[in-house]
Amino acid sequence: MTEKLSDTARKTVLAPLLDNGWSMVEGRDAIVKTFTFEDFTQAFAWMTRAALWAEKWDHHPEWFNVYKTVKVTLSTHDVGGLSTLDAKLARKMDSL
Ligand code: HBI
Repeated sequence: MTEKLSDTARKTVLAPLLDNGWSMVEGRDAIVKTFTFEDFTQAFAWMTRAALWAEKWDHHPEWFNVYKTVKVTLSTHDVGGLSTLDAKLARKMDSL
C-alpha cells in the first residue's frame, strides 16, 4: 500500500528534486515543474516517453502542454499527497 511521504523521507527524497527545478505547490502536497523544449514535437515526444513510464508504473501526472512547454504536477491521489511514486516519476521525467 502506497503511503504519504514521511517527514524524514521528504528531506531525503524531495531535496534533490527541489534542487533540480521542482517546487512545492502552494497549498497542496504536490510538486510542480515546467519543462521547456525546442518545439511542440519535442515536447509531445517527451510526453509520450513519460506516458509510457506512467502507464508502466500505474502512476500518472497532471500535466498541461502549451506549445513547447509542459507543466507537470505530481501528487498521489490515492493518499492525498506526495508518495515515493511521485518522486520516482519525477526522477524519471528529469532523465528523459
Ligand atoms: N496516478 N498520480 C496518480 N495518483 C494515483 O493515486 C493514481 C494514479 N494513477 C493510477 C492510480 N492511482 C490507480 O492505482 C487507481 O487508483 C486509479
